[in-house]
Amino acid sequence: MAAWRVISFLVGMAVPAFAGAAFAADEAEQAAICAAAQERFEAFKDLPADEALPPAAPGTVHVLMHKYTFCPPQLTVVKGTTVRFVNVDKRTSHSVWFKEAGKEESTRLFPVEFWEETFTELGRYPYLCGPHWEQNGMKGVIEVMP
Ligand SMILES: [Cu+2]
Repeated sequence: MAAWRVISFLVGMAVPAFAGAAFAADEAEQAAICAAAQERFEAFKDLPADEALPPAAPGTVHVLMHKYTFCPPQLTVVKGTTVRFVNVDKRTSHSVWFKEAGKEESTRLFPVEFWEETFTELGRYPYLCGPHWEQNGMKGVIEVMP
């Protein structure tokens, strides 16, 4: 077999295996980040009153921002739901930007800050973190159901 054939055969074998492994690692990594995000969020209730988050309205659903990840990255809500995006990082600031829907980017959200959006129309709403979507792939999707 010619050398180039051997090489293209090996590359053909390696690419799907590598892609599969990378995907699995991403999923596991994301699950670990989101588990840590949840712990950090729960610890917020121990913050002194002047630093704590104001209580959310009943029915509010939370998305956490941690380590360049929206947790959960895909979320389905019922029409009329308010989603509160909370930064649970230690230092990094994030934003929430429904760019495709033509909305303005949120203000820069520092740790223990949040942004709320209420979804009054059915649809699929992809969103980004302004500073981190390009380099770090920090993106999410909200699906609004009846
Ligand atoms: Cu970000």
